[in-house]
Amino acid sequence: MAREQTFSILKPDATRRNITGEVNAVIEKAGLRIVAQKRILMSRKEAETFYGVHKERPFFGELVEFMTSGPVVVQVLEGENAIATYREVMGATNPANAAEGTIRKLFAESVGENTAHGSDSAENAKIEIAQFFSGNEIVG
Ligand code: DGI
Repeated sequence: MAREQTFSILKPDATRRNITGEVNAVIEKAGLRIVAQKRILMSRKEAETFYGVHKERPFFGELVEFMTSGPVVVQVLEGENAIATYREVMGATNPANAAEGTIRKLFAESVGENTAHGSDSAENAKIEIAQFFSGNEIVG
């Protein structure tokens, strides 16, 4: 296992319900360290770029609408095997299928409004971190 960084977003449903601290507690209990964090309003362009791989999917418009509907908290998480660990801690995309104790099982409202994003590969983690953070904002 390697010490890795992954990119996380606490989505607008989390900021709207004022539960970002509760989600962060789950992240930290899982052994991941929040080494960068900021609250931002994502622009439409940023959301379209970020979710570019989904642009042909029927839910793309809805996804961009949602991600720009309120503040998000973007984060860099660090830890052993952080990418896979965080995917596990988040749970399945659809909260109905998410395992007990996962962020999406605990907090998510629907497949669209599912509280958290986490990178799915080392390559994407690097790209996603670079989209939102400069090196000096990440303090391990
Ligand atoms: O990596 P994930 O976030 O678990 O899942 P993904 O990369 O397949 O999809 C990215 C996001 O797109 C997901 O977190 C929520 C949204 N999404 C995925 N499938 C659906 C969806 N939104 C709606 N409304 N309907 C879907 O079927």
